[in-house]
Amino acid sequence: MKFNDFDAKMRLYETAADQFVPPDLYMIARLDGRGFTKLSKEILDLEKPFSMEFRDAMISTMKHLMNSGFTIEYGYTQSDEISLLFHPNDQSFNRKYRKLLSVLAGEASAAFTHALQHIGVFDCRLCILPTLDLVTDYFLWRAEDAHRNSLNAYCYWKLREQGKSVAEATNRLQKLSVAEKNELLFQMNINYNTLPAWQKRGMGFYWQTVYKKGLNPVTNEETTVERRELLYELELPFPGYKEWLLHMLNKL
Ligand SMILES: Nc1nc2c(ncn2[C@@H]2O[C@H](COP(=O)(O)OP(=O)(O)OP(=O)(O)O)[C@@H](O)[C@H]2O)c(=O)[nH]1
Ligand SMILES: [Mg+2]
Repeated sequence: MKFNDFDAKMRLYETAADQFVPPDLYMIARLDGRGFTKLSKEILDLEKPFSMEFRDAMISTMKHLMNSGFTIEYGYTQSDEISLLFHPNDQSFNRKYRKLLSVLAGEASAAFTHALQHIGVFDCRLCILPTLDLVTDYFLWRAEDAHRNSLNAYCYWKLREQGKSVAEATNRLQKLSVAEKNELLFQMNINYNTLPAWQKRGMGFYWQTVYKKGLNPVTNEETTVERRELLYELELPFPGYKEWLLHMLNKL
């Protein structure tokens, strides 16, 4: 068999699972740390429930991902998860699922490992959404999830500190309402409302256009250069996050 025929025959097997994201749809990639419960508790013994070392490694990972060659308009992270909203016109890898998933998981894993100096692996999935309204709902959903998890985590670790076993702490929490969990923390001198916003709602990463003055070396004339600067928000606005997101994403 000639090589060209052989190549065409074998390519069919390689590309049979190729799927792509249709044009004009919003893509959000969600990455999640693999086995980070074990990593944070048993291997690294990170501060509970929130560690600055872990937070800073996630910030480094986010900065890397936002600058990794895709057009990512908004990034969000809470706990060990990351969400990346692509510009709807982003054509990276012809919008092929498997390329996007594998490259993003690889970029995140490498950046996190480099930042923390310990192997950390991320999985990746894609959420495809038809409207900007659903995109904002997606981010409200992840922030609500962050809120619930962080309230639970604070209660859980406080109960453990008091000598409760894993089962006792878990059982106790299952029976409590949100108000009761707040009250439980209050009894232990923690006002949940005044804890850092990034612990309760996660962190947002976005671009801002800035204009920098410079000098044209040839003509010696003053020039203005437009640049996109990456910013991140440790205190996402609650209430008002939906409006904040819509304002930031209105150009899409
Ligand atoms: N100590 C500590 N743990 C953290 C911190 N941030 C995230 N984690 C832990 O990371 C874990 C994330 O949860 P999951 O993603 O559901 O669990 P996982 O073990 O990563 O499991 P898979 O994602 O299914 O592989 C939780 O156990 C969190 O407590 C932190 O700042 N400090
Ligand atoms: Mg995880």
